[in-house]
Amino acid sequence: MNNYAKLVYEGLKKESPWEKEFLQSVFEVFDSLGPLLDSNAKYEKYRILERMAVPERVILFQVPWVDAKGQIQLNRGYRIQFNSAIGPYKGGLRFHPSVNLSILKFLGFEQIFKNSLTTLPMGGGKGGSNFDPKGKSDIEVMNFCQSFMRELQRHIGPDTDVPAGDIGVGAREIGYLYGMYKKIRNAHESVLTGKSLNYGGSLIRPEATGYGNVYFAIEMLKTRRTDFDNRRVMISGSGNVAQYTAWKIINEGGKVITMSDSNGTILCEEGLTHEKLEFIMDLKNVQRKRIKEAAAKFSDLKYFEGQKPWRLAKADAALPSATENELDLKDAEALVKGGCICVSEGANMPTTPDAVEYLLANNVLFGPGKAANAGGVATSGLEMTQNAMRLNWTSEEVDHKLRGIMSCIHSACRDAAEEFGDHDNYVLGANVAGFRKVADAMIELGV
Ligand code: NDP
Ligand code: 2IT
Repeated sequence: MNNYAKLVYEGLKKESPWEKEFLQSVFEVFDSLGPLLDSNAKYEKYRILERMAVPERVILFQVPWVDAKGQIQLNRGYRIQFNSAIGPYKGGLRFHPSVNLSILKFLGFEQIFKNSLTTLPMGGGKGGSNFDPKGKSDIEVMNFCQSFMRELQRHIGPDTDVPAGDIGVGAREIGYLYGMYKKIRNAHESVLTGKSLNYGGSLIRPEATGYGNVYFAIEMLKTRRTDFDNRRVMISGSGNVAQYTAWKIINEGGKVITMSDSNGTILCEEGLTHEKLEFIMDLKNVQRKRIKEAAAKFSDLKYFEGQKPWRLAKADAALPSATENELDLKDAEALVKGGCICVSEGANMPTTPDAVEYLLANNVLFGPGKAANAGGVATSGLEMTQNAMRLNWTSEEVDHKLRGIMSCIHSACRDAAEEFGDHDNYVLGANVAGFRKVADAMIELGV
């Protein structure tokens, strides 16, 4: 690592050694920036790394709410307004019991570079709560969301900070959050994305992260003159990102052989059909049940309790789409042994650092999340544009723009990586290309 980057990283580590996920994401970015920092003294002169690694603002608040039994519950609410150099803070909200400052800081930090890569004017932010929507009734989720927004509303706005969904925050939660914002502020404005079509959402936004990841992976595969046709593909997760990744892979002629949730994995050697996937989508989105129920319904699905997909079968490609650090070194070794040629991250930081290193060393095409899953936030940017123009594009128009953006991100990564002599290293490319725009904007904007 470059000396300046090392010094800043060590400082962060000393300050909060318990922020493991945040430090992991900082290390990856700083490690990639070595050659750029070596040849550009201005970044150290303007202390860009220090300024980028400390959020511009952290908001922490209490979220009291009343459950179905009439008892008072209390959760923590957060919004990290990380960097606004190139546009209003933009990034999702995560509702999951594991949420803490380290996780939200890692997600917010990643978001800075991801949003920069989209080429749209969006800064980096992230937020959420340790609230667990699982097992809660719709009314309880509404009570929680309304309380969360009663506080959050004073910190956000269409030109200030525009949240969206992430784990545990989908169309239902966005609806309750937006409804409360509108009541308090008496304004219908583009303050959240991922809205339903009935009140200002964009076509293709639900599909965008998954579709975008497949478009990115297709671009990577093209460089090796191949595609997804007849390829065996492992997907983890069965939420928003995983579902539309699977849908698009099937469209591309690929075989989706796994999906999972936090309890276990289903394996389908023949590949899921759209019909089976529709059943899984209803199971997860409407019935809000566990994925093992799909194996109870279809005899060609096998269920593996407590297992992740990666070591269950051989696959040509893996698209991790559940959560951070879900694909480790042993998983990577099993994937390479099974002939895997491409890993593209639908989730944020799903691959552990040693696994990334192993995949790169074994010539596997590796698409890092900040590039590969940027289609979600890019389409959020397109939702903001449509809201500002007060008109809606067709799904073909949005999909076309999404495809174009993913292709541009792919080229930007390759070009930046090539500049430093390693054209297949998308980690290097994504970090350099994402960083440079934000860093130069910070210098131009003054201290
Ligand atoms: P969802 O809540 O819709 O789905 C999450 C899926 O991941 C579920 O299947 C869930 O299983 C599983 N999961 C969550 N936490 C864990 C865990 N700790 N261990 C094992 N499985 C887990 O979220 P999304 O699909 O929106 O998000 C998935 C990933 O994609 C996240 O990393 C998110 O940050 C990232 N992402 C999302 C974008 C978006 O637009 N939504 C954009 C870019 C990235 P279970 O149901 O059992 O909890
Ligand atoms: O991680 C992500 O990029 C998201 N959860 C989507 C953020 C957004 O603002 O659409």
